[in-house]
Amino acid sequence: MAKEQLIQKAYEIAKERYAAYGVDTDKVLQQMQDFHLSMHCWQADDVKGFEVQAGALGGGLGVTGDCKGQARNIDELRQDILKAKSLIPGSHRLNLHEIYGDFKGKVVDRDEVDVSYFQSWIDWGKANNTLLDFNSTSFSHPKSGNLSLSNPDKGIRDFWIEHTKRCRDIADAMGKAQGDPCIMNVWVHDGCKDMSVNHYMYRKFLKESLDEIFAEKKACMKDCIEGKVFGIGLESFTVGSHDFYTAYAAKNNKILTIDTGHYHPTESPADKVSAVLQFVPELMLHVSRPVRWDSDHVTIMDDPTSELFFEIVRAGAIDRVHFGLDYFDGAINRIGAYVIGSRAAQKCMIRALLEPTAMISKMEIAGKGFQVLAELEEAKALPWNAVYDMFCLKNNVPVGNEFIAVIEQYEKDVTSKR
Ligand code: RNT
Ligand code: ZN
Repeated sequence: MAKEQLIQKAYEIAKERYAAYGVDTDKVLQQMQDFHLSMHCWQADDVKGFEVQAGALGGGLGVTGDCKGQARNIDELRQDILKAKSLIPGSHRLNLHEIYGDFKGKVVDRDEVDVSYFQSWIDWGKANNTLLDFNSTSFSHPKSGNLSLSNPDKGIRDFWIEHTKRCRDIADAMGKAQGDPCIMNVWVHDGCKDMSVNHYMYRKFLKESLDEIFAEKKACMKDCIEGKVFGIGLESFTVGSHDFYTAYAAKNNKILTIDTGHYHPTESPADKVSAVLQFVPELMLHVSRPVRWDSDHVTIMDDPTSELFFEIVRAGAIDRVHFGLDYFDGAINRIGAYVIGSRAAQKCMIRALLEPTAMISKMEIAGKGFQVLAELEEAKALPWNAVYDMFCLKNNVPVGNEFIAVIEQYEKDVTSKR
């Protein structure tokens, strides 16, 4: 039987199996079509960006691996992103960092940047049906040091305040041009390597800087703020801790960013969804895979990621969550890394959408503990993969492992020649 017919047949069977649980797979396919990832531009080039004056990667971030084929300029990065997108079903956003501006060989310092350096991105987004998100960049700069927005030196603080304000203007212009809010993330690396007695002071400065940055209301962009446990070289203290940003977001109605790599290894990011969504308007996700620490390995369909998506769907909160990815692996084919991670996130989502939650919820409320556990176990093995295959087929992208050969060919023709 031809592969297409096989997929069709498997889908029909899956549809019947799920219908018995009161789950409509056709509806799930439609929901998947409306589920947009925000792909992080920085996997393509190991977080280097295009500043003419670019220095080494800083802010406690690190990329390991020396797989050939890193994007070296804006054209290569765009080409790689489009290649990856052609292998991922559905339509997806692109998440840019400020250092990925189109600087055209000009030295543009972070406090001088404006939307003109992103006009070609806005045009590219329009031409390629890709909505843009944005990030200010506080790392990899001579003024980054260990402290940016919380630096006791007012001059340095003001420099980063100016940068972040300008980034908000850029995000707002992007949002306006694309007719859809641009989600702008603020993550700063600020922290201390060793013992410090000025924790309160640093956090007060960070709060005041953020207040100043966010003072101006913007119509076409939304702010999100991201905390972290620690960064390399800044192990003893993180100014922007989770408590700090959760409190700030709750008080100021900001979107909280949950980076799945940013918690203690036994802490569950999934469990935060139903807690913080009682108090913050929306969430931004940075889906990543922390192997023993915030290692930013490629996202896979592992238990923590699955649980995160289940929690979002069970909370009825899909429309309150922005689904960004955030990992960087230089050890394997970078386009492959995009495709694996994006498809894994989609698989987590499709499994969550296919869960017979309504049925199980009734059992739980009726106190049927054994039945709940049994149904959750059974649901793991229902034929969700047949629905995902159908989703790929409907979107004219390779089904199953077919994408591997396409990436191998691209590696042969394009990335290996860089
Ligand atoms: C760092 C944060 C942050 C960055 C990107 C590049 O630990 O996760 O989101 O990864 O901004
Ligand atoms: Zn992140």
